[in-house]
Amino acid sequence: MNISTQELAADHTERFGQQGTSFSAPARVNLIGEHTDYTGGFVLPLAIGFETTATISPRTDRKAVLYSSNFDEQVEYELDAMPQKGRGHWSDYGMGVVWSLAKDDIKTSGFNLSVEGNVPLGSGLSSSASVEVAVAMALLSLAETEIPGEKIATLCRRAENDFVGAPSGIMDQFVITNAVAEKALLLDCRSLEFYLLPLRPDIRIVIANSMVKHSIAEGAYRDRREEVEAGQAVLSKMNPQIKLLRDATMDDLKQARGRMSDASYRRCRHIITENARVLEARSALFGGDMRKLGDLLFAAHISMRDDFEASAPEVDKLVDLARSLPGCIGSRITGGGFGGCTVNLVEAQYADNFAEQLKLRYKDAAGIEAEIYVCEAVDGAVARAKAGE
Ligand code: GAF
Repeated sequence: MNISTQELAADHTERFGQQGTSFSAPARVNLIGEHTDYTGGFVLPLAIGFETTATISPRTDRKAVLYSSNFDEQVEYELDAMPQKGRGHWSDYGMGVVWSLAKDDIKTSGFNLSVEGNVPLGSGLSSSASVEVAVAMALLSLAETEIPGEKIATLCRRAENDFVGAPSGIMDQFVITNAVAEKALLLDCRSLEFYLLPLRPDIRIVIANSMVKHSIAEGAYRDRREEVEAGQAVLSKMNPQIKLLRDATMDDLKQARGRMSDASYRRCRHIITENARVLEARSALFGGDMRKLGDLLFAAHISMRDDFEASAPEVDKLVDLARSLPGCIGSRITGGGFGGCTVNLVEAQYADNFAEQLKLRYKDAAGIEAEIYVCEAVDGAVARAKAGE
């Protein structure tokens, strides 16, 4: 799934008349912990081998010139007359990072930037955060500025929230920046402390793309977030120790039930039970208890489907089909939801058969050609930059 860096570099030189330096950022899949990040909870994602590459070279003027080979379009901005908001264009993700760096006094000189990505769009594998992080790495190198991975992630999240206008949490930018090969990353989204958990070599992570698109910039993600925050506000009012939903127990939620809408109650129930599932998943991974981990994934899917109402019939179908196939340990929707992909844990010796059968049966059941990706956990952008990749 790697993009050819040589070709990209050659293309940049031809287009801009000077050699550039390339930085790449992976995509991510979330094993478990969905919609928990923006209320300070726990997530357990890993980086996967799709990627975005950003190649940068300096200019002597104050222009930002961005080229996307995916859109085959080149656009220019004056850095001294920067837009303060996105305009619903692919370049928002890059200019959002320029804007966010400037907020922290990391000033960008004029640059040429070419961007190419192979992360499936709108599939819940975080193509947008992949672009943001690759661009951030490129701009930081141009500015000869080093900042910790945690800071890169928060700058990119700010670009997405306040410039692009998508109200996401920190999970995607964080794991894409800080992931380590062969490991899943357990992130405490309040403290930003993280722990790397080794994945077993006899288990494959198989991603099935339902090919039903979602966009978190659209209303459904925002609506869910508002329902969750309304529930969180009721809980905090009832008990000021509850600063974030992460601090609440199911008993707290039951006590507050009469004071919030049924939707808020069910969204919060998803998050409280999901945080508990992530912590159980950590213990299961440590103890090598794959059955337990798989059961947690199935339970997480049901909670996303019924309490959070963020699945889609096609995705539910993929989970049901996966469950009936040999070697399948667990399966659930991954990412923001409303379509996109499932993540499946599959015994290695069954992985190829699983991929083939799932594709066939989904085609029969839904009439859609799914894409199936058998993935490995790869390094994040910081480790890649260190390795000079
Ligand atoms: C999207 C968001 F960008 C993440 O922050 C997270 O909330 C996720 O949906 C749901 O877990 O990927």
